[in-house]
Amino acid sequence: MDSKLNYSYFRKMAVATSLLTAALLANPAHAVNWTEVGDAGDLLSTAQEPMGNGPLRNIYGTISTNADVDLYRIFISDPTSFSASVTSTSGNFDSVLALFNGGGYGVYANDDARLGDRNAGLPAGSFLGPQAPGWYYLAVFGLDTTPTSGNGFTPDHYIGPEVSAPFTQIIGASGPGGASPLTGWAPVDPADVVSINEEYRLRLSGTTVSAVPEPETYAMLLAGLGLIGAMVRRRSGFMG
Ligand SMILES: [Ca+2]
Ligand SMILES: [Ca+2]
Ligand SMILES: [Ca+2]
Repeated sequence: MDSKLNYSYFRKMAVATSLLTAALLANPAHAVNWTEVGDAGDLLSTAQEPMGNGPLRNIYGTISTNADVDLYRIFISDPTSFSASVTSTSGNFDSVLALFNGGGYGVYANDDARLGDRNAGLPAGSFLGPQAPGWYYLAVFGLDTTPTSGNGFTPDHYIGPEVSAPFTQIIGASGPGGASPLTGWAPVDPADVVSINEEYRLRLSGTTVSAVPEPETYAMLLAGLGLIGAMVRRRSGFMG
């Protein structure tokens, strides 16, 4: 066999292989920014799951009323670096964040990330935080409702002891209701429901979204395979 042809063949093979590698590795590096579609539900069965491929960096959504709760189903790939923080457009939205595990049991929650800051934040490295990779549910909501579980305990004691000043505590599901999974939210009296329309930004770390390849990944993959196929055909032509 001609050694020049041999060299050329393997060089092209290397190019095709690196194209394939690029298709498989480069794509997941894209950060995913998700925008709430319609209104994310507030129950495990109606939670919204961000789509895409790569680390989930931001979720943009709207809390439309003081009774609106937005629950997202997220995959925590790196529990030690998981964190979440929320900011709102007006800066007046007194947000709360609560994380539930895949079974709906409370993990940890926060009202105010810092003293004098109404924005909620779930820090990385908390001993109350997620301990294992897996599916979780993250809720963003206002102060007028609280998560409830199905065992009849008062809502205020579901996630943890009633929040008190200075509201910056990281609270676990240590209240009596925390022994049961999320089943709903404390209702806001219809007469007290007011429009808020706060647009929020939820910054995340340690989370990824589904590794289902996007169309361009398939295209690059097929292009790479096609290139290899063409070279194999050409090579057999030379040899035959
Ligand atoms: Ca919403
Ligand atoms: Ca909602
Ligand atoms: Ca708050």
